[in-house]
Amino acid sequence: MSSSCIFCRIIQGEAPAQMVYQDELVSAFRDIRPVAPVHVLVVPNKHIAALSEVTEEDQAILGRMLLVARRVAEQEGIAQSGFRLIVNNGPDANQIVYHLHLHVIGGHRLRFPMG
Ligand code: DGP
Repeated sequence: MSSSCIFCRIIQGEAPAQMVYQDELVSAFRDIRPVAPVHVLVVPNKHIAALSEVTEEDQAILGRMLLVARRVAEQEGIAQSGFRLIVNNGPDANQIVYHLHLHVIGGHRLRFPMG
C-alpha cells in the first residue's frame, strides 16, 4: 500500500468512491470521470504501478481482475449488450493513475478503433 496513491486510499476506505465489488485480491469502483453509462475500474488491492511491472507472482491477481470484470459487467447489466476492457500502460497510453487498473466500459455502442 502507498499512502500517496489515490487508489490505495480508496481500497483502504480512506478516500471516497462508489465501490461496486471488493474481495481479498481486487476492488472495483466507479470511475470519477465516466466516458460511458457504465465505467468501473477493477484494481488489485496490492499496489502495482502498471501492467509493465507485474511478475509471475501476480498471476492470481491478474486472473481475478478479469473474472471480476465479467462479474461487474453482469452486475451492471451489460454482459449481454457488450462491454470493453482497457488497460492504459505508460505515457503514450495516457496512464494517469499509476496503480494498475482495468477500465470496464459499456452501456452504449462504443466506437472502435481509437488512437
Ligand atoms: P488512466 O488514464 O487509465 O490512468 O485512468 C485513470 C482513471 O482513474 C480516469 O478515468 C479517472 C479515474 N480516477 C482518477 N482519480 C480518481 C479518483 O479519485 N476516484 C475515482 N473513482 N476515479 C478516479
